[in-house]
Amino acid sequence: MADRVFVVGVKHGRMTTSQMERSFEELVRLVNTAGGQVAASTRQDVKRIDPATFLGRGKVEEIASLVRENNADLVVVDEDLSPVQNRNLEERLGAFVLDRTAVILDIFAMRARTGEGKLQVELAQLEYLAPRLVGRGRMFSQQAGRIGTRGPGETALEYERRNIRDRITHLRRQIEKVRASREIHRQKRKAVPIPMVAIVGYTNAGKSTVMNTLTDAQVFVEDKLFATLDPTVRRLRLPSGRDVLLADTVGFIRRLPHQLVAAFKATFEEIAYADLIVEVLDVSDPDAPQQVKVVDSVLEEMELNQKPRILVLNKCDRFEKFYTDDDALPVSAMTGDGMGLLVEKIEGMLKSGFSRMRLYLPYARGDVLCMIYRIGHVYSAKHSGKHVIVDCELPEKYANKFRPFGRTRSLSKAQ
Ligand SMILES: Nc1nc2c(ncn2[C@@H]2O[C@H](COP(=O)(O)OP(=O)(O)OP(=O)(O)O)[C@@H](O)[C@H]2O)c(=O)[nH]1
Ligand SMILES: [Mg+2]
Repeated sequence: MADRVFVVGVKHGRMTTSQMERSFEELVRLVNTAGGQVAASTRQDVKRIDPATFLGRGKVEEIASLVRENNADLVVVDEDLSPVQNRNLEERLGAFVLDRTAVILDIFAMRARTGEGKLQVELAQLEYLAPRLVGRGRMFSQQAGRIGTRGPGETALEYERRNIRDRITHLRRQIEKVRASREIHRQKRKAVPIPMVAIVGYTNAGKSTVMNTLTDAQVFVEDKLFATLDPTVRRLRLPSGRDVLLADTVGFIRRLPHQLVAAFKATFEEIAYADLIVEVLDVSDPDAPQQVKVVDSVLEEMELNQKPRILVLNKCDRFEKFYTDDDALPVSAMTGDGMGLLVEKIEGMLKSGFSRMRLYLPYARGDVLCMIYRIGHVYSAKHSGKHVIVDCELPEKYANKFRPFGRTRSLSKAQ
């Protein structure tokens, strides 16, 4: 049976009322995604944070009686609580209390499918839970299976507390191994240089739908938050015949828990290695302007804001639009509107990193010619004596690879 959840919206610091409302609505969606049922809710404008409970004393009493009245068994607060505040609130409210981070972690735990995803989520869960288990171990085991207690980290609750540190160390090592093997894959990918395009954006913006429409990848699409956890990579053939790799990635959200960012570092690295970023925005969401800012700041944090980027205004088939940008491309991944233009734009952006070259390939090197066809654009290939003379356009960053083919020279920069 679904948990009956009491949700507490919080406004504090420089937050405006409308920012508080958006964050609150998002938390309600997060709770629903986690399988909870919102029984009732309240908001508080926190002027002075009470270090013991975060919320003011009067408010805590009011919530306690509302929780009883509405028969709620779980209270979710739209704020990051310290382990002590979390515990104190539970005592005073007589209910299980979760903060925003715990709900997001829980959804990730539900969604983790691959071995790597599970390792990353378990690490994030344990990092979060370890300081909170003091005196709560039994409470957690009584609550087993409910929101906030599920997923790979669940088994850890059976461990002795001192073993949790060992488990964390073990997980870190395992994740490091996965990272190393990813690095090997990446090196292999570099050996067959195909440009990589990463699709990024706020959760539920339509990233997987864009991926599916472009490549019929059949990635899981759902009107819920964090439908995608593991990066999927597919090949896309551009109109010129050149191939690129398209990577669908995990969605961003405001106040992405730092435990998750740390644990999912390897996943986010896929974006770091991309040649181009396609940022997908749901323009039909009233929260769109805020979501653009969140994505910007996450990319900035990852030092990726200098990377070439295309902003795609998705869900244009919907009536209401809450964001405009003349440089951005309006599309509907669902109806396919504008998707042709997106492909052209991807091609155009990638081209600006290409150089026009003339290569002299010995006949025996059909393999190199194949590679040129795959990663570049061939204007002409003429047979002459011992060579095929190829007039082509190749990614600048791989140009060195082709230097051995004799009289290679840059003719002109492609525009
Ligand atoms: N009306 C409309 N709905 C869309 C469009 N693109 C995606 N959607 C819907 O938006 C919801 C989310 O789409 P996804 O592709 O799963 O979004 P995502 O960005 O991959 O989400 P996460 O993986 O959860 O971060 C689904 O219900 C889609 O059907 C569109 O162009 N128009
Ligand atoms: Mg997705």
